[in-house]
Amino acid sequence: MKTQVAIIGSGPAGMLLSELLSRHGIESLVLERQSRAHVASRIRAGVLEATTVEVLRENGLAERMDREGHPHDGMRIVWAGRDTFFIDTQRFLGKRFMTYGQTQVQEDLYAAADRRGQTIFDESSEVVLHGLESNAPHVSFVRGGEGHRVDCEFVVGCDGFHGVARRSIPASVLREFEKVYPFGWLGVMARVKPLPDVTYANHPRGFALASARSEKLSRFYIQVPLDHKVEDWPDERFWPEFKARFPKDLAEQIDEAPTIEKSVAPLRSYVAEPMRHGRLFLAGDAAHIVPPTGAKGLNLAVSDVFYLSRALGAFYKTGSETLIDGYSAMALRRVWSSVRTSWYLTNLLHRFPTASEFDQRAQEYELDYLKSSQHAQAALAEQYAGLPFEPA
Ligand code: RFL
Ligand code: PHB
Repeated sequence: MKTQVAIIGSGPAGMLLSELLSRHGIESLVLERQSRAHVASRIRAGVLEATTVEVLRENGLAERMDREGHPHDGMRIVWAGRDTFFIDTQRFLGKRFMTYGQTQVQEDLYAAADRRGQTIFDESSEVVLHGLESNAPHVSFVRGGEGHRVDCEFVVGCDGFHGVARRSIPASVLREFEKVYPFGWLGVMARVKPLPDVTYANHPRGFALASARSEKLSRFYIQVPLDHKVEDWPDERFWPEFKARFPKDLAEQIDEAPTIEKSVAPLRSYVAEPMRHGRLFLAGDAAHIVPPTGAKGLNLAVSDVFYLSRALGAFYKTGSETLIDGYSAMALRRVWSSVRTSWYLTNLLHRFPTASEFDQRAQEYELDYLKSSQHAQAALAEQYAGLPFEPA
């Protein structure tokens, strides 16, 4: 088989890339390890930055999002069960963000791919990248018990943190930056009315977050110790613990219902540099992971893909390599900005088991400062709303 761009992974990064490339008249083929049903059922992120919303709208991918998603003017922080304040992205930046599930984004991307007849080979195993330092790379894989080969001009690794693409970059070239946090998040979905705002809580019992998927569907999270499993958190234990981390007036607004999904995820920050090696590019979680506290993971996948599709579009249109040569540095500027914000919010809002009394006091005074300073709120609002894309 032959294509211009071989894309590894059909998560949001890979599917959006295939869409944007097709709009530049560039042909691609997507290889996915899992079944389509499996990819489409994963419950993950839910906050779409203004830039992400724009990319989806400009590429005809926003019809359902605009119908079912919920726009927000900002997010709320509550602290120690008493003080609450609003980080107003609309007032400071004129920007709103949207709560709309990654599951729905993924469905919308698959539907768009079907409409244009995109080739996606799901359930492909043993994906191996070859000849990345040449101008004629190829990818080998096994599907339906048979070996296959795709010849291409570029390979893009959109295969997430555990994928093969990043591991194809020689260790002598790759630099890795990592931070592992000493707790995880238990996430649940429940058919109850969400709080009016995406609300982050720092409480002596630990962090909690109330978010939304639709008018009748809520997504809730609590900080849990790293060794806790879903089985440790039956609903009878989850609901009182979750509500105890919010002030009384907010807790009273949250109805209880049987949860329909539960998962535990550890928190980590990770960045791989550079995001290009020869004819291989990395995009999304294949290159970087952020703790979910800033809601940046999915949004970074979108900004990487936006920059990369623009760069490949320019290359195929004019032969200029300027943008593809600049891709890694440009993408990494936005990545590090979000990595820093996610790290800041993680430190600000969680209870660290290892924190000294000094650390605890410093965190309290940081929250106090953020609550009282319009300048501090404006700075956080700018980061939370998402930075604008750099011009080409
Ligand atoms: P994805 O979504 O992980 O997709 C990668 C795809 O590549 C496939 N793959 C392979 N295919 C072929 N060959 C191989 N060898 C392959 N290895 C892997 C995988 O099956 C998969 O389909 O990465 P992408 O597209 O870069 O998208 C990134 C986002 O999914 C991610 O940043 C966010 O979901 C992160 N994230 C969250 N972000 C938030 O902003 N808020 C959240 O609440 C939130 N929760 C989460 C998350 C990520 C999680 N993961 C990855 C464990 C919760 C979880 C559990
Ligand atoms: C979500 O809706 O799943 C969500 C919202 C905000 C975050 C993380 C996850 O920071």
